[in-house]
Amino acid sequence: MRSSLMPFGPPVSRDRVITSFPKWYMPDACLQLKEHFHGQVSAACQHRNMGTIGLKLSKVVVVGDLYVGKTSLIHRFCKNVFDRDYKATIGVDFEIERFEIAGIPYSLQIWDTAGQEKFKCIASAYYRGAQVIITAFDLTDVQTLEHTRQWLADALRENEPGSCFVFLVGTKKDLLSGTACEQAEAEAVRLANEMQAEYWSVSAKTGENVKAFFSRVAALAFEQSVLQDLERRSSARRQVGDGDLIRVEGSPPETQESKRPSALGCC
Ligand SMILES: Nc1nc2c(ncn2[C@@H]2O[C@H](COP(=O)(O)OP(=O)(O)O)[C@@H](O)[C@H]2O)c(=O)[nH]1
Ligand SMILES: [Mg+2]
Repeated sequence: MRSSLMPFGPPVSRDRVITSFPKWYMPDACLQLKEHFHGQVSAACQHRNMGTIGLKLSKVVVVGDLYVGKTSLIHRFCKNVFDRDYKATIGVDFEIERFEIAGIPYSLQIWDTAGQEKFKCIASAYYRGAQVIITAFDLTDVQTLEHTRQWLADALRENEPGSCFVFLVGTKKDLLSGTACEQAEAEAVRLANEMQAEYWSVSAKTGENVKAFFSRVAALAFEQSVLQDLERRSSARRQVGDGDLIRVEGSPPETQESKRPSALGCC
């Protein structure tokens, strides 16, 4: 299937086309349990009633201790490679991934650190304006899970309260199996609930859950953006439509004033 939205740019690849709402990984640590797009969002997408939605892009930041596998996760998703010896290029900080969601073009701007996490001093500009915060830890190293609290606090400090979706991601799932994996996930789910985050286990090495995870990120961010857009536009309409504030030339002033005395009381 190819996208029909050529006017917005070249078609996105097939695995970036999202038509139904992607599912959570674990129901007891997920941000939303629903299985469909919000009714208003589906309707707006269907009617292409999106304003500037063609230009929509969300900033996603990935944080966590050095060596937990942040860069590998981004690379697996964006380039479908796993490079054991990959070193982040200093100064190159983000990848743009294009999607088509419910027929509408949408992009994620996924920010990787350039190794600054080694010094635990990531610049505030890195976090600012993030709609999604991904806190990553290594499933085989419980200390890295404990540190996610601090990484999240640092990222949240630079953003408006309640404005970000938070994900907790356990990496290197291929290194664990059976009870060990279940135990690590149970710990993570506890913390995810505390952080009000959605939990996912992934492996950049095998690719397990990587696409599903980012599809979920994209869909949640997209839906929130559309809802905000619709809300902004309807409140703008409400303001314009609030004709009580405007005196129409020739209309009897007493009827205007009887409605809104304070608005017309001066001059
Ligand atoms: N087995 C396994 N190793 C991984 C996985 N993801 C990353 N690694 C390894 O973990 C090390 C650190 O990965 P990197 O992505 O550079 O971590 P970062 O410092 O958080 O960006 C590298 O040697 C990777 O090859 C994974 O899913 N499975
Ligand atoms: Mg890295």
